[in-house]
Amino acid sequence: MALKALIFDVDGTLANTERDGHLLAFNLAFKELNLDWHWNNELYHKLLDIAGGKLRIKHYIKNYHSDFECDNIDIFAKNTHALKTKIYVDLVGAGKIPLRTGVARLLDEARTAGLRLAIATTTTEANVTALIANTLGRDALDWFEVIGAGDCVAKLKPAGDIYTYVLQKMQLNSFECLAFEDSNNGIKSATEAGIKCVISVNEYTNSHNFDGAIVVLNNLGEPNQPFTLIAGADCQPNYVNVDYLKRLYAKYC
Ligand code: XBP
Ligand code: MG
Repeated sequence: MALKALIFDVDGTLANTERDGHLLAFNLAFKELNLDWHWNNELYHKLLDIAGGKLRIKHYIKNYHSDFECDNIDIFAKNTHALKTKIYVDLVGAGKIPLRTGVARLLDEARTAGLRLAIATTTTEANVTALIANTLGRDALDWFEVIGAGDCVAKLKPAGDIYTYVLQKMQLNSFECLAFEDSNNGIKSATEAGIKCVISVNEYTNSHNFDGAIVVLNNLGEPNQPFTLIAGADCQPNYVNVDYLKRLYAKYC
């Protein structure tokens, strides 16, 4: 049994996209549509429990504006979300959102070591493409064998469907992969598909439950900037590279 592939979540894992990307884009879309809705950071923290922008908009209407009138809430959510996606892609295109610590280095090292790479996210594919192209360059889109994004499956995270979809596309078994996640919805999704997780938390997810994770870190670290181990196995080195992952995999998978 050997580690063959790394599967990455996007939002909160590859980059801190939520506050300076998605939240900003939702609010700008509401403004453009002349809606007097504004999601502050505290509210957004709660709304993040609902994965996927369209579902999040519908949840918000049902729970915070139940008297809101529109002909068809699904079409309204779809159109509002399409506008939000356009705004988000522009924000990412302006280069405002960097990758998290250690991400670019690990992707590069993993490719060199012959590990296969994929994405499993609930976000819209255009958002993923924009983030990768604007941080790593357009060529980096080819590094990922599969980009499993929101609309590929009927059930979003925490359901395991998106990870199962990626495994099927790559013709891999769950035990041949490791997933990288940042949230409770993410670890539930990977776990349902039978994949073990490395967690790197962020401001929205540092109080989530990560039972079952191999390791919970503050970020992936760099050689000159070690990660902080929050839970799980104490392994060397103190930044996530291929050796570190192989050691974890041999011990816990
Ligand atoms: C991320 C999400 C996404 C983004 C918004 O969850 O829930 O919905 O917040 O993206 P995860 P869209 O990191 O667990 O995949 O608006 O494109 O849906
Ligand atoms: Mg995430």
